[in-house]
Amino acid sequence: SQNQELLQAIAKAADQYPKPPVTFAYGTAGFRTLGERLPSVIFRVGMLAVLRSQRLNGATIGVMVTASHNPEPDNGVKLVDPAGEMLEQSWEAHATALANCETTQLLVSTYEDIAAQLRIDINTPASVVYAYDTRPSGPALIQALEAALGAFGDRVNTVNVGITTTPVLHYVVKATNDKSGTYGKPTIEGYYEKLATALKTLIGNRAPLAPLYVDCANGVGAVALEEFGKYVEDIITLKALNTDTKTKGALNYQCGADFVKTKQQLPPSVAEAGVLAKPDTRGASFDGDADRIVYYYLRDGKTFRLLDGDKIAVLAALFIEDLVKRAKLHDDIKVGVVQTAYANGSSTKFIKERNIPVTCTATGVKHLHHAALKYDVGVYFEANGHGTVLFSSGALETLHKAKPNSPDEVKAIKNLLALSELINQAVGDALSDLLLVEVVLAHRAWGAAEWDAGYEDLPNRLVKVEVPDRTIFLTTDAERKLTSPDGLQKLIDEAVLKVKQGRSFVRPSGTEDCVRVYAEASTTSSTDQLAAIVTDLVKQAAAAAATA
Ligand code: G16
Repeated sequence: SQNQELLQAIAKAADQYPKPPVTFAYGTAGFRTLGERLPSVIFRVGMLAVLRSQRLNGATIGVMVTASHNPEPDNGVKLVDPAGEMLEQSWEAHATALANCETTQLLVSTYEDIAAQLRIDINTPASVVYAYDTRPSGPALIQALEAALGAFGDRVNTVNVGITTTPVLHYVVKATNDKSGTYGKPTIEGYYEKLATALKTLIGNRAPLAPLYVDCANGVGAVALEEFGKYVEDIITLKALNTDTKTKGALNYQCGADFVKTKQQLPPSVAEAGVLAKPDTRGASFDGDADRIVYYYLRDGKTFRLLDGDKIAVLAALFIEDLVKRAKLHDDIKVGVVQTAYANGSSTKFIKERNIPVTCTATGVKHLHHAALKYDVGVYFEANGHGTVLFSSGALETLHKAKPNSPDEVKAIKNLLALSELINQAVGDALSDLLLVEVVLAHRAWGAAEWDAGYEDLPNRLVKVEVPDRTIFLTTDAERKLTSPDGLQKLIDEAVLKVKQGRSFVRPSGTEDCVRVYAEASTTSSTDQLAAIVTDLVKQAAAAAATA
């Protein structure tokens, strides 16, 4: 029968991609591990992408092959749902189940089980678009994906978007599925055009903006920045740094958003280039797949000052709130902010003092995104620079239907609508967020120092702790408290109480094999002390569990 034929084709193709002796899990951002371990996983994710599309009546699903901020030998894969969002969480278990089947036979029967359970006819049409970043392991993994998709023959319509950033792929998925035809062309160029048009509206006839130095982490962001820069060169000059996507080992090495945020310093290459020494010069760092961004500048030409995701969230939320007030729509459009436990305590306090509600979620864009959807305008950012601003359909309708009574109201409404075009509505994008920051600064006539002046970060530390088994660390309360190992949280609480304005939490990473310790307090030395004590507690608990 047709089914048997298809199952045989899948089995034959799958035999080329045997599973290595590794247990895989769909984590914070899909599967992530050494690239060489991933071909079988990618193959199986391809099978799941087809199922997901079939389950959603042929809607287009995205597959992105990237490991973002992780070291170059790593790679990863994640699925993108039709609206450009991360894969619905209930499906992560299916992904994990398929990835861990030891044999082809088991794979095929598990696949059949999932299809039966979800009432999917495996012969119905499906549609999948995919892309990958500049990692050396990318092409081989794309071959594995294509082998899986190929097994379905003409049941599946595929589009290879090629080497591009994660947010571009999310955009292409959303635009492909947009039946109204108003969201934009479902291509890389379509995205750039959309951003450039919105930027032009928002900048109006202001003078060109100051040039911006952008550290591209030697990743795919360099490709995007070069292409996109041409669309907006009459408005802003984007000066790309760390654009070497060819030299082995360069990706994310001593550069990029993760390096800057974790080390709280300039990438050495940017420091050496000396480009930030001139007063009022801003720099920014993308991560390896250009879906996060942090800003920085040198205060008085000397002192490194970080403007991270929290600072971007505050900048964006207050600006949008002001526009909503100027549009006289503050009774109808409520702005809210979503953060994680990593948000600096000062930022949360600052936002709350301005009567803007704040929600805290677990780490991972998928969690923040869902929480942000609950606001009319939801501003969500992780401190590490992942984030975006979501305009609900209700808020957009209010804006479109508003009856402004003054030129100022007209302008505010126009600007809010343009912001909803400028800001990626599918997922956070370093490029789109960069333009958002530049627009706000231009409107406020601010430099980095004025932006920075809003609140002072509490000193903070982020420590990676390698442990024998990170799965023993379980959390609750948006990852702010541990429920396991037994007794550890109590010891952390005691350590925190001894420190002024102290806060600390521990969670297992979902993208790397480590446990993360976060600490903040009123002074640098007490922060370092707290981080060191909690790190020791973690190591002791992990060692005790390993020998038990
Ligand atoms: C991914 C996720 C982010 C998360 C980061 C670190 O970022 O998309 O939401 O903050 O990993 O996660 P964890 O602490 O669990 O390792 P990226 O930039 O690597 O895609």
